[in-house]
Amino acid sequence: MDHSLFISDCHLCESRPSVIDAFIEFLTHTAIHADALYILGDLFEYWAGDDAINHGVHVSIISALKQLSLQGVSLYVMHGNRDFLLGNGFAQATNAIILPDPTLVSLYGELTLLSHGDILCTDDVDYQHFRQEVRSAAWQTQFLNQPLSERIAYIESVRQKSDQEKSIKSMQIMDVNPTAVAELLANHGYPTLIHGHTHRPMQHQHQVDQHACTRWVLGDWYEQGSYLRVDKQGFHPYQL
Ligand code: LP5
Ligand code: MN
Repeated sequence: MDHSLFISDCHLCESRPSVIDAFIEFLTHTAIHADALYILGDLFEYWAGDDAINHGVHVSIISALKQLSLQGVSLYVMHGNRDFLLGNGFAQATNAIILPDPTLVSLYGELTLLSHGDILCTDDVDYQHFRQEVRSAAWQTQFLNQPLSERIAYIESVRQKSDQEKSIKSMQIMDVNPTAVAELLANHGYPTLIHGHTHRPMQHQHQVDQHACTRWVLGDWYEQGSYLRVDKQGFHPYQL
């Protein structure tokens, strides 16, 4: 107890069964001892809508999350760019609270801002246009009105297009923009920032208006699971 855990970018899917095993093992052996688990986006490779709750590998993942929260660990989930359609059905099935992006929390006395991180990639103009469209209520209503199989087929085509475009974007364009980071920190009282999305785990220091702020970037779970532990002593990154 007296600590909270942070993960993101697990990208859970049928084609990576060992990552699902590692994730469930993490919930049952590590997260179970925490006050809270915060999942900061892209828990799933993609989420086509809450009617996919009972599909394939989702069943065991959702059941393990519910077990964790029913055993007293507060469970918080933030949307990522791949699972922003996680909705009330998912929240009820897991007993999770869905957090807005960004969310400011006080962790053992430390003011901390949580984000998935994609809002900070402001140089990636094509992505930001795409994001604005698919995050609108009107777009989501018409999308969710289509049958699940059609939604999945559309997502597959967007994934292909996104992979093509990423292959010609520079690493710098796909990283966070330092001015966007500074503005976000200034607008939230110069907290510590935790985010994922870029898959470049690292501790960064930012000097913003004479305030020294730390930014923690979480890693993905493609090769090996990782998490950030926060307690009264501070912030500690771990590999599984
Ligand atoms: O996720 P990651 O890190 O690989 O890439 C992101 C950005 N790409 C995306 C797209 C997702 O990866 C795939 C779709 C997720 C499913 C969501 C489910 C909900 C339904 C929504 C259905 C659309 O987020 C990528 C960034 C990268 O992060 C780094 O920040 O660069 O952005 C792109 O590559 C987007 C493109 O630049 C622009 C969008 C092109 C899509 C246009 C649709 C055309 C449809 C094609 C039909 C034939
Ligand atoms: Mn992401």
